[in-house]
Amino acid sequence: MNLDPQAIELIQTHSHFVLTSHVDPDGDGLGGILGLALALKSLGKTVSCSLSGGFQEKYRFLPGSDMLVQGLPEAFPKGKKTVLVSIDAAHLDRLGFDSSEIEALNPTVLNIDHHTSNKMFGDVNYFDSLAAASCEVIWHLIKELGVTKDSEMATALYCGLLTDTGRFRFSNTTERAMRYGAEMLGAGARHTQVVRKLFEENPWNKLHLESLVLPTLKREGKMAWLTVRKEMMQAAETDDTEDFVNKITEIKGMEIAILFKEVEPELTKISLRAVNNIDVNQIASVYGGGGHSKAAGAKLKMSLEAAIESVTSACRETLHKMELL
Ligand SMILES: [Mn+2]
Repeated sequence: MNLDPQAIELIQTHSHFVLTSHVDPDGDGLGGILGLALALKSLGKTVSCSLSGGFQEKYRFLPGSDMLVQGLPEAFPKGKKTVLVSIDAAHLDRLGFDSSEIEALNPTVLNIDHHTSNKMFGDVNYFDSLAAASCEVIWHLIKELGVTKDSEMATALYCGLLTDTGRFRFSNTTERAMRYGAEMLGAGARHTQVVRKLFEENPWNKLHLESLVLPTLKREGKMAWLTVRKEMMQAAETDDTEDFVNKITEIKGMEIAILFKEVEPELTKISLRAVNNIDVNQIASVYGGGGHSKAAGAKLKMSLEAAIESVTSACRETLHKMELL
């Protein structure tokens, strides 16, 4: 844990903030940006919610989502006067900006995160690996700042908490996560809307894709995997595979769940989940990826077939070492 109290002073003494998150931001990254943006605006700060790319349409309901723009603001003061707040990203590269773009802005970097793999790249690091979500860390921060919380901020941050705990199901669901969740509800977070939008409402295309992917399920002892081919995503007209890997963890007796997703002929994305005590972050880090001990991912410069071969053998080895095979 490294909740550097300098973060409070940094916010109090600066007026321009660029809030951003990792590429293909999830509910924790986007909820964190918007919740913190609304909080900073309530303090009279000038805020830009800057992404390096796009975001999924299902997050459009988030309060303040119209603030989300692509690219860094050009008119913001240079020379450490602007604070770049990185939310939910383990290292600066994950933000997806060119390093020259960030250098041109020359900001003070505030790193807010909860990934164990975080590189502590900030000038100030507001980090807690015990937090279930970056939004949990931000809730703590805005309490420290004495922000008057409203239902918009609370709804945005609740979105992150629900995303990263899988609706308070995952093992990262702590007493504090639930207490902060309760406080968010107390501040007016729209529980039913968030649950419906994030977990229940899926476009037809996604279910179609799932129906094409499920027949690829393969099992070997205590691990199982799914394979998403490009032609499946083309047929279903979506590349939204979020949560597919979690289906595998529902199988009785599973230790490791893997999703292989073909991005390009020589680029494969993997998502890893551990059911019990295996540290999949370690496996992902072998391939230059990372995440948490129970949920991690990586991008491999390999064909789908080569990635399956390599990753299943790494997982097999881990299972073997843990005497689970
Ligand atoms: Mn997160």
